[in-house]
Amino acid sequence: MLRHLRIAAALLLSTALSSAHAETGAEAWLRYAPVPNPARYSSLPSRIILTGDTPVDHAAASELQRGLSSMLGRRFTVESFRPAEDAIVLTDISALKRSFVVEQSGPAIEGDSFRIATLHNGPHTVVAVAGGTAQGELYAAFHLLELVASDRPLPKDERQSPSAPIRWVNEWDNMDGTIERGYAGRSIFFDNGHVRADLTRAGQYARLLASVGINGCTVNNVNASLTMLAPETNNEVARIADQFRPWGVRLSLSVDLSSPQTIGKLATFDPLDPAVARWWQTKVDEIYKAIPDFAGFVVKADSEGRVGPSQYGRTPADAANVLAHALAPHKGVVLYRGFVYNHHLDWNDKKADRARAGYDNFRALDGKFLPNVIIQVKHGPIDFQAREPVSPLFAALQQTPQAIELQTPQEYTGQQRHMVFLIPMWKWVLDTDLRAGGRSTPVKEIVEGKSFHQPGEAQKNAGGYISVVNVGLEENWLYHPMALANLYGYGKLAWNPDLSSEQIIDSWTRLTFGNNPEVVSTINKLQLGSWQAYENYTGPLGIGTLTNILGVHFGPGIESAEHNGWGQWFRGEKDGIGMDRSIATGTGYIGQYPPELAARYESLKTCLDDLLLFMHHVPYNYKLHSGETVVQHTYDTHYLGAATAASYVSAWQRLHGLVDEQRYTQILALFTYQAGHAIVWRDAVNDWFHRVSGIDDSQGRVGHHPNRIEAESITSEGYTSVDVDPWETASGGKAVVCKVAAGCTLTSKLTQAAGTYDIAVQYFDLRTGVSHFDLLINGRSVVTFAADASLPPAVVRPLLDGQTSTRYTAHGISIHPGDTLELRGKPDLTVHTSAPGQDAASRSPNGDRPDVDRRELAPVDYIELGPDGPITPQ
Ligand code: GCV
Repeated sequence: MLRHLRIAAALLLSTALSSAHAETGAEAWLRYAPVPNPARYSSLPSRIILTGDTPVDHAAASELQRGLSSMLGRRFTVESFRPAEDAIVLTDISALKRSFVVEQSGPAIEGDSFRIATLHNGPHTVVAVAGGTAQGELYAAFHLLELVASDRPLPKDERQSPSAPIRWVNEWDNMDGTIERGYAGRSIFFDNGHVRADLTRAGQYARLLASVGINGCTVNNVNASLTMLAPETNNEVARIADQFRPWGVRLSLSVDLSSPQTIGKLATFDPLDPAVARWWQTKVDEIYKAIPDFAGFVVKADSEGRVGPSQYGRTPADAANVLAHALAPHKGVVLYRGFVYNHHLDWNDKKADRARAGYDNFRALDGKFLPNVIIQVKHGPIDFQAREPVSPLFAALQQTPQAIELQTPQEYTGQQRHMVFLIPMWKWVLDTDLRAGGRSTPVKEIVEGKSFHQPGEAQKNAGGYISVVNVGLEENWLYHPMALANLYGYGKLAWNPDLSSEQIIDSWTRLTFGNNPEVVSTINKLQLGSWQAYENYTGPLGIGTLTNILGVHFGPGIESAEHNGWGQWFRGEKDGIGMDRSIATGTGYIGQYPPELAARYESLKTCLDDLLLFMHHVPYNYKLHSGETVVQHTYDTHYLGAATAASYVSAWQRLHGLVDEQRYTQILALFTYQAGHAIVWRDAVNDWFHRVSGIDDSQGRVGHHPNRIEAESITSEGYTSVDVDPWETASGGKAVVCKVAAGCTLTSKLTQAAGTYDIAVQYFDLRTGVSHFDLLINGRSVVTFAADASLPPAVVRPLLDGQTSTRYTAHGISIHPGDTLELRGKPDLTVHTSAPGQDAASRSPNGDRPDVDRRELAPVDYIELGPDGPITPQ
């Protein structure tokens, strides 16, 4: 009794404490929560002196005032310059030099660089927060705020400079308000063919971007709307630029190369036609009238159905240059995407290889681009898979600036329904040394323009970093609170790619969840291991994410990658698996790397296990460097990955009461979902390998699920058995559905030993309806739940498959041998045209299937009593 009272009291207290601090996540990492030890910062003067008068200066000052007052619990004021006082002086470096003697040692502070130093003005302390420009000053202010928020000491004298001039984000927003590969609601910029009336979120987003040093934002989809350059759109888009301006974020647009024809009504869009060049010049001049600080254009052409210069026998250089020429007088740039490939490849051609496309299309053009053209290269040669080698194009373009394209929206990595911290993956990419010319040329140095000599102007435009982000109207921007670490980390890496993943996550966690050591160490550990865990349960050895390539790219759908023109092939045959990309016998892709790296990948002796199946075709029983066979490694890593995902739930539960209730509950639900979906992945990949290879799991797990009751093989009233397609996404390839309005029942006599069990129901949650389930033991209901798809997936998928398979677990149910277990399912027989609570906006363009039955027929795959496989990572 006493124990119960204590627990109840503790629960009440923790609920009271945490709900008092309920948070939506809208503030992201800029929460400015009170710090544990404000005395540590008592030497910070409360007077902020602002020397400049631009919108950026004012944004910096009010941010500093707001943040410091909130975190330190005392009032900070902003004043105009008054010497001979203790003060924080927020200034550009030239004004600082005019007022104080500033020693000249150390790197110069110019442009976006900044310096924070404690100086003395007679008896007075001056904390200089100084930038090369107002923008540098803004970055300095955010840095100072971050030091305080993460409980770190203030520097005596610190200088920082960004690694590269281009630090942009791309948003794949469409003018109708949808977002391609957006997983957090509708566009913050557009609605119904126009720029939104209320752009508050656009301004807030620019503030977030600026806080991590991002200086550019492309607001529309690279699959650009043809009306984006219509004359009436200019002034609308200018309103977004107005929101960005105080934060030093410059707006850019994706453009469709056919615009001179479609919008301009010219007979052609041939880039070498003088009328086309004139059209672009006039259009660009018009844009600059509306947006004087316009940053430039992003171009996707000759790719995935977009038209391009190939239509006229012209090259990407011809197309990029006509735009660059128009932008040059205004100091604008062209980001021309290297993502040019043929998606109608011939599957039967063993030499065909999508991975070759970037290099094959661009290498010969090196040196032919105008200086303000930057080639935007996806980090891998395919498409943001959970593991890919780096694109060989990076080493091939030695006279052309390049920017690396990363993807914060987790298109192939769990779509912000799985926690996957991408920074370790991006670090792996950026640190990859391509050994161009036999010397050290890591990707990060190539994109920063440090590795190759680029003539004249091009050196100044040295590229940098781009990430697709796709924030949406969802209050916390990206849906999964943990996904915000990827946006934060992207900005940090673009500023300084030498930061470690550990440093980045440690700061993010402190800023996002506070400085409690248990909270910080738990979240850091979970995030740092999450990429590896995801890779472990979604596809081994560089094979690519084994997702449904032809659908929404979320759950497993293994063979969808094969036998079609998209070229995301892994050639899983009877004799073995993997793409042979060798020079000797394969597609020759490996030969696109500089010789040292090519030799390393070509030889099976030296090719990393992590990339084996990307580079080579090997038998299933091929022995890896680890000593394990390919197939056994696959089984083991998939069990390990799923067990790691399961461990997130218990680790998170230990933080109850230490983080606010709102985010605690949301994350608990997401982790619970992820643990269940990781099992769907694990079983789909393992069952598929098992069937194709014919080789058993040495540990006897694959295909043996002693605790599982298949829905299609137990007594049923009303339910009918259906085949699931693809077969590997349901246990035994089958599920049951109920078309009876009153409901259907599955019944099983239990033979388990007496005890307390977790009972999992594996069902399909279609988002197009809400079925209801009731689980009963001996006629008594122990739990009811609704298949209401309030969590995954982000897109409508009206099919039973790897995207919709979902697990509900009832914990601690007492069972005796001979008990009767029943599962009653009540279908939702309404025919929905779109998902309840979700409109067409968040649908993927190719994820929707208007042809299929959209009713949710309370579908069930299996019921499982007790654990399936190891429950903790070994
Ligand atoms: C914006 C992949 C994605 C597409 C995306 C394309 C690109 O194919 O699935 O949604 O289109 O890459 O980066 O252009």
